[in-house]
Amino acid sequence: MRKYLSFALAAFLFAACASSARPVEQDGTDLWLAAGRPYETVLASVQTGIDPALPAEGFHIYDKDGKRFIQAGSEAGLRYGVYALQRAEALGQAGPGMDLQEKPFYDIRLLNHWDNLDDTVERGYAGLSMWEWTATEIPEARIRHYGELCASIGLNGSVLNNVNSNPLVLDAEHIARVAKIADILREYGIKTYLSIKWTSPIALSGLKSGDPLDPKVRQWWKDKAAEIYAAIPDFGGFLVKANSEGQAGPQDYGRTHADGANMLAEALAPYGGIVMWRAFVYAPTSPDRANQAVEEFLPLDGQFADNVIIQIKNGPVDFQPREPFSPLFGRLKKTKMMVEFQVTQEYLGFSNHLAFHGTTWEECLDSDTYRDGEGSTVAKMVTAIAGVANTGQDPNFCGYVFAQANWYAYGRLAWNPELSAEQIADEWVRQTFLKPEGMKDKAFEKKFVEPVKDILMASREAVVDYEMPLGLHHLFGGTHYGPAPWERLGRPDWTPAYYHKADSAGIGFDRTRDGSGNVDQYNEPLASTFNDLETCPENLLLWFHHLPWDYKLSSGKALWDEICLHYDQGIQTVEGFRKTWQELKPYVSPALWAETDRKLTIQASDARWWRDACVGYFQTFSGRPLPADVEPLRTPIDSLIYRSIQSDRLGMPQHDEAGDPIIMMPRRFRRP
Ligand code: GCV
Repeated sequence: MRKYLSFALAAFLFAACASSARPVEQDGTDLWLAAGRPYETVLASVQTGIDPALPAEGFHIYDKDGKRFIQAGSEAGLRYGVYALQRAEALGQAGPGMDLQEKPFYDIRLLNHWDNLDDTVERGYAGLSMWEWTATEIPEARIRHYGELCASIGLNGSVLNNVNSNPLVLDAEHIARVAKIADILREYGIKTYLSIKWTSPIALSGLKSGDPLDPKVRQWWKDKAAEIYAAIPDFGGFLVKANSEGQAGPQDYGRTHADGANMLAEALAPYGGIVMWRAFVYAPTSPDRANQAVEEFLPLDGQFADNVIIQIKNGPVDFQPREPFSPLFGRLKKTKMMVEFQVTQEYLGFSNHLAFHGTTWEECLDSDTYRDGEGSTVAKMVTAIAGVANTGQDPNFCGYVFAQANWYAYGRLAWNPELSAEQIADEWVRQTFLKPEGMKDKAFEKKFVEPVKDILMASREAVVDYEMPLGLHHLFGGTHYGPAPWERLGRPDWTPAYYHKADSAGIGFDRTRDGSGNVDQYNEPLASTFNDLETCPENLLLWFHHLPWDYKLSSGKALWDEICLHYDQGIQTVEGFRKTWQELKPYVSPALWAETDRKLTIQASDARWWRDACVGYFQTFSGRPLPADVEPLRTPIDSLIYRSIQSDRLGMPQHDEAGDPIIMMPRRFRRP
């Protein structure tokens, strides 16, 4: 009886506590700076000084004689120190005796914006370009807000425009505009960079060629560099997508990537600028797209100038929900490398699905390439880092509140790649969501912070499960939002059939020594680990192996059953997120709660669409029934095959009021 009474009392107290807690109104426009004291207030509360003995961007926060000090190697370091203190305060880690000394792991920590001069954003899901290229004035207030957000997580560079570049970004009018943006960003320790189009000398000045060994072309780039640096003395340099996806490049003139990169490097070197040359290259004729970066870049190792860095996507194909790390990270020895992550969710449900990338990037950065023996992690092989931004004109910058977590996570990992995804998730939740009035710290922690953190930590694996589990990849339709495993028309390496290779015998891409040989682009022992079915990690199984439907996995279940179970698991995990979110309603601003509730409704419906399309389609090959313990398919494959989601003119997918995708027959199949 006594036990019952104390239980009842506890339940009553909890209910009273929950009901008396009043959520604080928030609209997501403060992002992760919501919970901290304003920057100026934090700055005014400390004694500051520059100490040249400290690393340039480093800082030291400490207490002495009852006062708090921040010493830093530079103004930029001081700014990072103030933001670090602000974060520590918000996290309850700034008590008396605080002593925190930090410096960034990488010198170059960039956001790459894929923003076009017409204000559209390639793979942008948060409105038009935040730079407002077509407006008369630059959007100063937004740029300042962006500068604060980047500085608060330690980012120090922005490439303003799309790698599919427009040559006009280098005309006098645009250089003047970029200079104005750079003047603002500089105040936040951020350098400005531009993506260039290889054919700029032809388009802007009528040169006959873009041959990097042609003296006229070389002089054109030298003159252009001089013009840019006259306007922007600390300009960072160029990002280049060349001989990739239809973009021109040095190979069009019989020259190599090294010839091209070095020509630009020579033009920028006198001013301290760099060239970031992308390794994202592949040809439609190759039997395995995953092999191509190593095939093209390994023979050039050691030929690149000192101020050239090869920018390599985390995986060998293209920002898929799960890929192994790119083998190039373990192969180049005499060439500088940087990793490129995708903050924007091109392949993970745009800004509709909750998918926290902290875990994705942690997995890549911690991967051992074995290049210089054990412990040669990707994080250690690269000297710089870039993330494709998820920003736009939306007042919350990212489309919705949980998408902001990826910008935050990217910045924190760029500053310190040894941080765990879990720590970053914890920090983000505490700084972003305000504790309801009248709620105790402990209750907030247990009732809100922990469950939200759990959602974040499980979210990426959920997407892998309901989109493409067990190493399946690139099962996308045209806009990269929904499933289209049936697609086999057009350029082969842009079609899902090229990647899943499903037939009546089985499924998966054979990249073993009997297949495309991709495994041997990895250093031992990884090459053999991936090659051998017994040791290949199950979450990459169908990336490296083509297997029969009845192949037995470690669970003892057949591959077909496991595929179905993973898709089902993805749906169930998202349903779990929805349930948790319902329970969290008393603690979150109504606006943020409703926004996320709608997104999770869409995500759950999309997850079923993915499962119906992929399981339904693969079933036409496997000919097997679904395992008894999974949810039955909602829509038969006949009603999904060849269909895709309706999108608006900016490519944003459309859902009905219930959150279900509006599926339609593509124009090519419709009657006139
Ligand atoms: C900017 C993928 C994307 C393209 C992108 C390309 C790249 O193919 O779908 O939108 O183009 O990668 O990274 O260059």
